[in-house]
Amino acid sequence: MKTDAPKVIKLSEYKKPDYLVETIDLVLHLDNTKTLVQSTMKIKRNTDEVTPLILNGEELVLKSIKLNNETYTDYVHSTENHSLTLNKVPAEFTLMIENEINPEANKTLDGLYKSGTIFCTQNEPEGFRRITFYVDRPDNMAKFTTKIVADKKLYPILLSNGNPIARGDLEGGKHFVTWEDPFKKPAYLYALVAGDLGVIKDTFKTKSGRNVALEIYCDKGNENKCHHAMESLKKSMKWDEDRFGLEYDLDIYMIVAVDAFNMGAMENKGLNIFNSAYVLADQKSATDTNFYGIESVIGHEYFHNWTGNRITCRDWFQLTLKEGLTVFRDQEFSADMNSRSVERIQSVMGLRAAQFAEDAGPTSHPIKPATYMEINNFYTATIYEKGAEVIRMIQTLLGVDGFRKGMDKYFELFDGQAVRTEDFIHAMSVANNNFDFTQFKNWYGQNGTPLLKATSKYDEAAKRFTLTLTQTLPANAPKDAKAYHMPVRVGLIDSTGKDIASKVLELKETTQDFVFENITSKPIASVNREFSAPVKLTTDLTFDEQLFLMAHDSDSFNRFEAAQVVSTKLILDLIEDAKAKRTFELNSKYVEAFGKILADNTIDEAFKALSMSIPGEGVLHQEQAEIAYPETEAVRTFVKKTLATAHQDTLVKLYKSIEQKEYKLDPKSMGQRDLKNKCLDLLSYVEGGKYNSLAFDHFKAATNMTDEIGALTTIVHANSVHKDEALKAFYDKWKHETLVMQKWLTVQASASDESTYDAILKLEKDAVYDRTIPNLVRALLGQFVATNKVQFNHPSGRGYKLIADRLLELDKLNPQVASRLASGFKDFKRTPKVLQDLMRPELERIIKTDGLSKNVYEIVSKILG
Ligand code: 0A1
Ligand code: ZN
Repeated sequence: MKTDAPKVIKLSEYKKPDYLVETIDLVLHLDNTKTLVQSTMKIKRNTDEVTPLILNGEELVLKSIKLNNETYTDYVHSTENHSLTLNKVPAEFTLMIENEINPEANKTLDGLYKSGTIFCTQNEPEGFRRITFYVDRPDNMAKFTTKIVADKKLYPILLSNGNPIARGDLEGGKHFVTWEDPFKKPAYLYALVAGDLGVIKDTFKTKSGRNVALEIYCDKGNENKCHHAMESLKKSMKWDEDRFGLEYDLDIYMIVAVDAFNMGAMENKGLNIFNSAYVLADQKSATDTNFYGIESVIGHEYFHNWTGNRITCRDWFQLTLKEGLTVFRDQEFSADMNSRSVERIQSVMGLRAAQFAEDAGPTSHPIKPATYMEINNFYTATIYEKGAEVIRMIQTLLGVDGFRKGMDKYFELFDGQAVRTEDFIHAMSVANNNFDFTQFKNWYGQNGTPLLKATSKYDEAAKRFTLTLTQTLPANAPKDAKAYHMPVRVGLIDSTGKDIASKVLELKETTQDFVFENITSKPIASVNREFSAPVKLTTDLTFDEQLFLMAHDSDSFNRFEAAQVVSTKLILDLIEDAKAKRTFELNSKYVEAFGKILADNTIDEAFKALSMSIPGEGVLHQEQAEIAYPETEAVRTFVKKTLATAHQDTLVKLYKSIEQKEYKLDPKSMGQRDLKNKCLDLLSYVEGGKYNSLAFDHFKAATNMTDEIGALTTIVHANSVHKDEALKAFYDKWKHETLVMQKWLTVQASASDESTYDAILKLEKDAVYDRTIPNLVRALLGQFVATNKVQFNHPSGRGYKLIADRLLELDKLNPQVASRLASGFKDFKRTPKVLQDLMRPELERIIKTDGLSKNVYEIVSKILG
């Protein structure tokens, strides 16, 4: 049984490193099971006290240590504490260490491991200590060189950070390449790749006229799926020059796509390593969402070169310094490359679904946490997406130009350093007449989503409109939590739909009145336009006023939002009806307004498709003190069915009116495909399978993956008569493409049908499934937990048991994947008592397991609370 809880690491206990590594020269002799690592480091003491040198090291076989060329024996190697302590060392010295590692046995996908036949690395946050003994923390920045030695036939391509400076053949069919990175960096940005890889090449001319070689590597045969990634890379490089004046700084930029990867991608200096899902795409096998995601992740990793690599984090509590800022930058890039309003709506939908849920649950934490057990658990929607919202608020407060001045100042002051979020704020402030961020900093240290209430008063005689904004902190905020400084973008709209006022209000108090003079008729206030503050807003607007905003608001985000507010309220009321076993009725004004949107030819397709979204189950669950799983699902189905039945003719007409003669990847064509698929999906809710054949025809006629998987999803989720035939046809066509098979697994795992449980057991045995590949686990089990709320929370408890079993098996291989699955239990406390009684024993079984990872321990202990 697991006895002692893992140690809690605290920001308040930060101490600068006792020793710094100035340079490290590595030689790696690659071998599947016995890779020899030779490291030569120049090390300097960084304190006045004489202390032992403690190096981090995990799963390493120590071979030898030499200090200033002499064999060194005064050390303790603790495999339990993952440390190597050198008891007495001088103030400045050269340390040579030899150790061995086993990449093939490394299924954690952390450190050096094999993805298929490719050797690759993942070192953020603490993977480098699994390659060699090191001061493995981001405030230790060193210059790296790497000599890679490997079999020439099996591994003709040998890559690392920086520039190649030597290469040659060696005896025994081996060869080597030496790489030198001229920039100092923390070890988490170190990378190495070796394999027999395909490549596409291009160049980019920077604004100062330097030519940068661009290379994207992948499994041979996939080269023609790398072009969208290459285009996205060139767009990113140009965008960062135009928007932030930031130019790339090395002569070469490489990206490598691998199938076995824990996250989306990694920004290693000059050598990004990507989950192949964020590189490979073509019309036939990738959806529009995939194409969009590739552009955004390629951008994200590229933008890290300045925000993350040139200026990095002092310690891991500062993670949002690089991640929040870089997500903000990639969102702005996507907005500029596509449709700004669609990008904003999608980002906010994502934030609400993932981050708001996280922030209200047992693992809620501020964007700058004060403690952690396992840093890998903190690559969260809060650090990333809420972090990006905080940066966006800074831009809203300072204006786009003021924000740019702050960014310039940030690089002027901190380039080449490992810094804190306070340093970023300092740069923003001094570049903007010492803007006072004192209160704004509360966003960094307090958890929980703030609530914002907007009420209004109109004095006709005085022609005065008063908007009262009140902020409340959520129940789970810290006891001593303080009010936020938040920018609230507001517009006043007259009865014709025209804007009569528009500005950013700065709310600092708990309650504040904002007065608008010379308002000649009673306006409607559109509050928190563009979602300027990441809060939960309630207003005193009537149902009719919301419908008015839905039709007239000049701010497209709030036009979308009005529809969400209206439908959320209606659905939540219907859930109460369902719980009380009353009959359902959907408000006819809403049904009518929905029809108006469908029929409105002035609304572009992408926006129309978004406006058709019915609030997701996850978002609806957040509003329920005790979550009614089956009722929520039943009401959503009822609403879709009612809307579909009432508007079926319009939907069919709309569906048929969109004809695409040729496949294009522009925002307009993507919007059209989305709208067509949304029509098809809604029509599948009409009684009696009336539109089954329409969906099946769409499936058979599809010329691209957006349509093909869109139709398949509709067919499977509607339990159509064509389900088995379509699933089989898809499988036969795509079984050799793992990225497409991931979609096939997802469609089935997310079907709320009773048969899904057995289907999952069967799919796990299919040849396309492999539990050592995180994408496949996420596609099947991850989807089941995250999206199939009814089946995961099945009254028999079988969903809980299945996931607990799998999680414990996976924890032995890959704790990061296991711990993400564990967060699927996060609604434990709000689950009805009968289900809690089934979930609790599973959670207790997990936490009592011998040898449980600290990753899973941290999550499950917080859930059990
Ligand atoms: N820095 C990367 C995310 C990342 C984090 C951890 C990883 O492995 C454990 C991999 C990637 C990013 O923000 O894209
Ligand atoms: Zn990142």
